[in-house]
Amino acid sequence: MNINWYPGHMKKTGDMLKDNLKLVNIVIEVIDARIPESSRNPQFDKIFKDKKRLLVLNKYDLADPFLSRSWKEYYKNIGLSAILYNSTDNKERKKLENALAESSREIIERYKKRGFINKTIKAMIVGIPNVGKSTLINSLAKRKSAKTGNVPGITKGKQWIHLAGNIDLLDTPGILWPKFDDEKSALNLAFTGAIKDDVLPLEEIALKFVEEMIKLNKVNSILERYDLQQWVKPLDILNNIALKKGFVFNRTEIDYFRTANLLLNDFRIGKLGKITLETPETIDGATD
Ligand SMILES: Nc1nc2c(ncn2[C@@H]2O[C@H](COP(=O)(O)OP(=O)(O)OP(=O)(O)O)[C@@H](O)[C@H]2O)c(=O)[nH]1
Ligand SMILES: [Mg+2]
Repeated sequence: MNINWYPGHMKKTGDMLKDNLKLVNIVIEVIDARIPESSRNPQFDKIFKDKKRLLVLNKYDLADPFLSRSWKEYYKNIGLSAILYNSTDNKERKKLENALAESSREIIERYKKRGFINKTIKAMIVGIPNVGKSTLINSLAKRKSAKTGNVPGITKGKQWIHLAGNIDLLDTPGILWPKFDDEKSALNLAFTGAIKDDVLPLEEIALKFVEEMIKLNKVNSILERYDLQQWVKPLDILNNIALKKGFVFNRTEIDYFRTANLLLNDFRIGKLGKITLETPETIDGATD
């Protein structure tokens, strides 16, 4: 796949993250609980190596609960504090507040020793596009301060948001990285909506998605959702969805674009169930 997923503004954002690093005490790295490793920017380990970091596995409500717990354990074992989070559910807020307080404790102690009381803690929110960074900020702020939307590239520039309790949060635009080493990560990012759909061959992506669901033993979630029965090849599934929905031109020609949109969108908003596309074992296996 030849995709231009790294437009110029992403390089600019990367430079901006580095410039703002000295202004913040904590980096909150937001990743997608359905694709934890594919959604982690490999450049961040290096850029943020000297900062206190908190990893948030967001959209946890859309991910497989069992695998999410394995992922949390996996990150703990490699020394990263991680929480499972759903930014759209206000009842979850306390979990993030507690994790943030825990991450801030040492920093506050250090300030106190130097005589600073009630100094504002500054946290920068970073992550790939569409992972829920702005929604997470709004959940902490208890108001709609940052613009959100279910397509990548909503946040265009940085924005500071002040919270009660002496915390400032810096919202930043989502960035991907210049080169994907493996096609699997690129596909995972395309499936979940981190790459702009208009630079993607959406019909091919949808077919790859069906193949992936078959591999993961999750194809039943597609068959049930659209009430389909017989299929032999993965493409039969796309054809059958189109026929069921009437996505056909001139009575014969399948509208693959519309079908792909429907299927991927249903996955992205959780209509196919709670599905995680990668496990910690795949990562361990890859490094062996
Ligand atoms: N189900 C679910 N949806 C979420 C969650 N967090 C965010 N969303 C949705 O995901 C979409 C993207 O959210 P944003 O907060 O705009 O994402 P962002 O990371 O700021 O995106 P960019 O600014 O484009 O980089 C929106 O439709 C949100 O409602 C979550 O935890 N669960
Ligand atoms: Mg945003």
